[in-house]
Amino acid sequence: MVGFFVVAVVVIVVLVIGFTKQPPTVDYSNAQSGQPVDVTLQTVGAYGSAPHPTWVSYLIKDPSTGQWVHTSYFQVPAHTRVNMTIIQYDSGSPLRNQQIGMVTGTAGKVALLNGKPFHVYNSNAGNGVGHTFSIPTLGINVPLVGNNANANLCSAAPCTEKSPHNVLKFSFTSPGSGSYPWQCFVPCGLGFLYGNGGPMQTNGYMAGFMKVVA
Ligand SMILES: [Cu+2]
Repeated sequence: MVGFFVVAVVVIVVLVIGFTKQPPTVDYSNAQSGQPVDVTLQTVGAYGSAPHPTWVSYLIKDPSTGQWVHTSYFQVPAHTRVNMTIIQYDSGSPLRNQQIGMVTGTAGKVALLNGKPFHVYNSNAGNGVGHTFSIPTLGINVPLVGNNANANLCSAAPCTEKSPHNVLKFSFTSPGSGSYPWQCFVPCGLGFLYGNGGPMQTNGYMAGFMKVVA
């Protein structure tokens, strides 16, 4: 009986640690003071390896090694221009909520899709929208336009630019120090209730934090 109790406690401790373990933070904050910071993310339709090979995910490029890191945590300096590049390798679909097809909160209220500026994307046209990059507390939202689902899309991270992709670029000025949650607002958790479970609820996949340091 005591043995069973010990096993149960160990299982609970392992589960709690497993669920609270933070993904690593990619650090962009040691750039030269006052210089803009270039942050690079990618999205993939299926991460491709354990523990959740079928889950959609974001990855972040480590500026010091050039390697892709499986995380959604990144750190930038305060009050600094942040130039975002998101390489989107996933397909898309029409949005249930057209409002998240709008670009908001970015410098000039604009984003570039493969070099072309846009303010709103009509997701009923073309390949739809796959994900968004959104920081609700800063009013930032950018729809990540999908690739042709019938193309030979990348299905295991990290993807390389040999696979079909869309490049989204936009900028904003980082706020004062703090921890700012960001997430995707497209219910892209395939196989979960209304698409809102799994990767949509898990930091390191479709949600994370931008840490701002003074
Ligand atoms: Cu998503």
